[in-house]
Amino acid sequence: MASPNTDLVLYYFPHSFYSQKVVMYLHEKKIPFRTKLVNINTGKQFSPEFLAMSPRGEVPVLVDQNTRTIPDSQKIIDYLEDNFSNGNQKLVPNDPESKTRCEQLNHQIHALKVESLTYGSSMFNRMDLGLNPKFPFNTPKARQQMQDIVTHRVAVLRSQIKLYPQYAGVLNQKIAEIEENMALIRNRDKYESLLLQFEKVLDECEAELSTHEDQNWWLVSCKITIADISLAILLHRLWQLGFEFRMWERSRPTLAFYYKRIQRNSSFQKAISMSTEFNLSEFLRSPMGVGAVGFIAITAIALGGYYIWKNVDSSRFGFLNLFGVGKKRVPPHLKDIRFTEARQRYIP
Ligand SMILES: N[C@@H](CCC(=O)N[C@@H](CS)C(=O)NCC(=O)O)C(=O)O
Repeated sequence: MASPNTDLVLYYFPHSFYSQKVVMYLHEKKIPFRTKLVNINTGKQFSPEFLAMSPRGEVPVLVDQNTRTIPDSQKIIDYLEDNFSNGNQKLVPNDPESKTRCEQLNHQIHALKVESLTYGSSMFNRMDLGLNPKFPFNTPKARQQMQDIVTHRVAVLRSQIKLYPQYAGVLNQKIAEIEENMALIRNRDKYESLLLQFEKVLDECEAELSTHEDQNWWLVSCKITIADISLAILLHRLWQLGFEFRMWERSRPTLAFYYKRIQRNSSFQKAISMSTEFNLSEFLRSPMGVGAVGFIAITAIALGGYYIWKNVDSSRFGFLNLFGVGKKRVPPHLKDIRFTEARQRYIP
């Protein structure tokens, strides 16, 4: 991602739902920001430096001018809305009725347990859930990684409390929340009730969208609001996990149309493309990626060499003669001389 000269630094992880929301918001408002990756897959959220900014060990965190540090996506968005709306369009509507609806829907989406939904999708049979997960959520590696996180999360947090007892209060609170959420993803019926909570909020969105006669309207306004940002990133997560058939293709046509439209929004595209770029860089660093790059490089060199050997006139690149490479084309002005010399040589 570009790193403009700005005092805003966003600590983020590309696959994180909450990070994606803030990134889409920042792009939509055209607020310049720099980014710092915190790889929560490798435990970087528990480094002492990061815990000092976010004692729960969670991304995103926004640091403004090295003085204000704000964890939590909703608090970040509120802060930016209050302090960075000068000359910029606000993403909370002014009209009181739309404002209330925007805040209600945004709050309902924010309250959904996206993390439990995500981890839970790896705990049950894909067919049973009717899922069509997308990369990387469809790979055995990602499914295993999610199951491992579920298994070891509490133990990891307990070990962090031993290392950093100053955060014991907040981390113990987090453990209690995780244990409550784990119950939702260890039991199929409970997971079903979690899915129904998502569907209930999507029903509200479907109903809201259906009230607009103008098809160019977004969720509550003719302009994109913070509720659209939450909804867009939520729909993207549901699609990645493979819930689109159940959640909108089968039964919520207005939402399906909305999802198609929001995908053309450039801020949305920028927010979700971070994870694709990250996947690619991770792949290139993996043993398989290094092998693939090596194979491509060797094939390219071999094909290039073959091309030179077949086509390049070595008399124009003297050094190639050293290797006996390239076609030895006779320059037109020497053709006759050679012919004559050859004739002299062969005609006795
Ligand atoms: N309420 C927070 C939730 C943030 C959150 O749960 N972040 C997740 C990633 S989506 C995280 O950092 N998890 C790392 C961990 O819990 O170890 C927000 O809105 O920003």
